[in-house]
Amino acid sequence: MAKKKKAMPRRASTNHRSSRATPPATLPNRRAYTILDYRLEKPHFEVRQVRRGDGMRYGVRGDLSAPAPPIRESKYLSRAQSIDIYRWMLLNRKMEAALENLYKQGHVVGGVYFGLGQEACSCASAYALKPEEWMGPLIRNQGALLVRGFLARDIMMQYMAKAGSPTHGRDASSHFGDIAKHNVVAPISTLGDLIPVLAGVALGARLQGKNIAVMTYIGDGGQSTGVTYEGLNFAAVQNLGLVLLVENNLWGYSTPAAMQFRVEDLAERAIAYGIPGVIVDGTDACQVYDAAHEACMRARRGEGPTLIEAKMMRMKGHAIHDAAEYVPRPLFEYWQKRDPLARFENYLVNVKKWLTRADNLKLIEDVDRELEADRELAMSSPMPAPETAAGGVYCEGGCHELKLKYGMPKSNRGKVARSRREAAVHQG
Ligand SMILES: Cc1ncc(C[n+]2csc(CCOP(=O)(O)OP(=O)(O)O)c2C)c(N)n1
Ligand SMILES: [Mg+2]
Repeated sequence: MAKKKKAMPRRASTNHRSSRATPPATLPNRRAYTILDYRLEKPHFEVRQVRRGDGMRYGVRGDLSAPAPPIRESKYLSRAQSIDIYRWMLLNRKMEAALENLYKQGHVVGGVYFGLGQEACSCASAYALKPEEWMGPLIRNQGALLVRGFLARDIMMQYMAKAGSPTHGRDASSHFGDIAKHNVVAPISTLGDLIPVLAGVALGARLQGKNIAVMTYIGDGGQSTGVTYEGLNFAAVQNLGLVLLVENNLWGYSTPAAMQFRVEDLAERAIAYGIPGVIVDGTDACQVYDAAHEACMRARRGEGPTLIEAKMMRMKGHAIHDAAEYVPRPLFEYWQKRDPLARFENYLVNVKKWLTRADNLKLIEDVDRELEADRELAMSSPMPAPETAAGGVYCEGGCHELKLKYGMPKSNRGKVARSRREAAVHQG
């Protein structure tokens, strides 16, 4: 009698390329990905539509009572660098307060946009770039403009459409850049379009023989655009050094994040591009800097893009015309406790003791003095002369001299022509 074969326990195949249509039940079907999360707290609440009479309003559900987390110690920032970032954040905050006053006094042409509550994200990320690298800010990243070398007076004059403003009065908000000195691409209003443009800048540098970091921003609303996908995918497949900060400030105009996307964390989007995704508390300058610094290092090594999701809250309306009455008050109170500037100040003065109270007061006075001088200069500077209105619209020959920043492009044109000649000889 034939010996009955002993039933062997089924083992999962380790060959992932097996052509078997139905894998054995034990084969792990789930994949695991890692999203680095720097946060010290993970808030859990939900903004939902609730009915009130015939109308609708937003309500918030969840525990909003937690105290603010501490600032996470940076792995990289020195004392001097930390104080530097704090100073930029202070200037960012105070400049926007001055802009609000200028608007209320009737000096601003058009609207004003604010990055209140987002100063750590703007300033600490921009601080991770080298001067010779590039950035493309959005309207809320006025702090990033300051870090890149624009002065508060440039931004104020721009909003007042003064002749001495970066666009000489041609544009009345933050649509300006500088490709000669500051390496800043002007914000593009169609959301997401900066992403392929910055990827192109990184490609241009690569063709000139250098891997650089290029940084740009996109909001929780704007990240849903098709061009965001196209630009980031292009950067990913080309290993371009794009550092994309997804500023999840919980609102896109008056639409809450929960009504814009289904994923819990926008950093998860990185998985689909095959690039690293990182989550930071956008109100913590140290976390923002560390993630941006690591992404920039990766970019400079030629390893490709990184997506950083910075979680925070837009602490004003979309622009000055918007009183943000649709935002549930408890949310403002919750994020007010997480104010990036007050917490960083407390960290530097009381936790690290890197700034004495007296030094802090002096720093604040210096910023106030600088800002007041810039405000006065912006106020007293002239509007553009009417007869110049048509100038500077089209390139008038030589006004946009494009210079190579990093070196002669590497070309294999000679090689290609030679191999074509050789192919023709063989065919002939
Ligand atoms: C492609 C595109 N669609 C719509 C708009 C109009 N728009 C300008 S800002 C804005 C809200 C953006 O929200 P979010 O991306 O979350 O940025 P936030 O304002 O919160 O910083 C919209 C819809 C636009 N500028 N571009
Ligand atoms: Mg938003």
